[in-house]
Amino acid sequence: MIKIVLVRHGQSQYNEQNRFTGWTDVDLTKQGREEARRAGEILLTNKFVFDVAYTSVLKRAIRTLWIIQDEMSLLWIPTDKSWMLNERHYGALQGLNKQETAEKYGEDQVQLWRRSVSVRPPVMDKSDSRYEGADPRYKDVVDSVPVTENLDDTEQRVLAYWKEKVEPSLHENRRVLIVAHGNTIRALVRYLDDIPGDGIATLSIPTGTPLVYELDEQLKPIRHYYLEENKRKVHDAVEAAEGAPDVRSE
Ligand code: DG2
Repeated sequence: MIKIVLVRHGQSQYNEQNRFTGWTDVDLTKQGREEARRAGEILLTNKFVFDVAYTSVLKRAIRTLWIIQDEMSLLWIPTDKSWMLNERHYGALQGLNKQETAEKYGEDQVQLWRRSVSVRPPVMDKSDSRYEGADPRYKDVVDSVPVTENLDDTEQRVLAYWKEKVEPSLHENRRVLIVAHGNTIRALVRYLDDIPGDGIATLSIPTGTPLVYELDEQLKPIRHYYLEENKRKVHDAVEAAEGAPDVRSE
């Protein structure tokens, strides 16, 4: 039986501020770093080991991966970073507050932008200072830098990466860890569980919580589950340390 672990990065600064993030390269909060550490700890406790790891080119995912690798004494394993695992591009919404945007355009519209598989958020103008086209990390793929994406668009690039990089590793019996983003993981779950149409709309992925898929030889899922003893504890630990309010990403 093959196991693969998917982890959404720990809480980011924009998650904490309730802003649309997409390709904006924000870092983890203190709580996010603690979530990542706990993810590594629970993986270790449950005797998981990895031979290879995959992540995006965004620092909230990369740092989450580093923290997990450090916690598991696996900093040495090969890792591949790809823009194809970046979060879904949120177009002109990137950086805006989700609540304020809902007050302006209505809850239903914002829900469509966030959760519909086919509706795209408003396009980001290429002259916008937030547009990532001039960022050196995308210099070889400038033509692929999106101006907005729906979940179908994201799924297309994520699955191309899955087939090119992840599937061969799994077939070679490598133990694989993927640290990515809410919507790239939703896209993978939709593919693995063969969820038709908008069936994925109500599914959200929690930050810093390892999601384990057990797959058969054809890479079809047998079952999946979260390694979850950490969620409540993380929050309690951070709140106790900081006197912090209960601010979560969703
Ligand atoms: C969030 C997900 O992405 O947002 O882009 O704002 O996983 O990188 O924090 P992440 C974003 P929603 O799809 O839940 O609005």
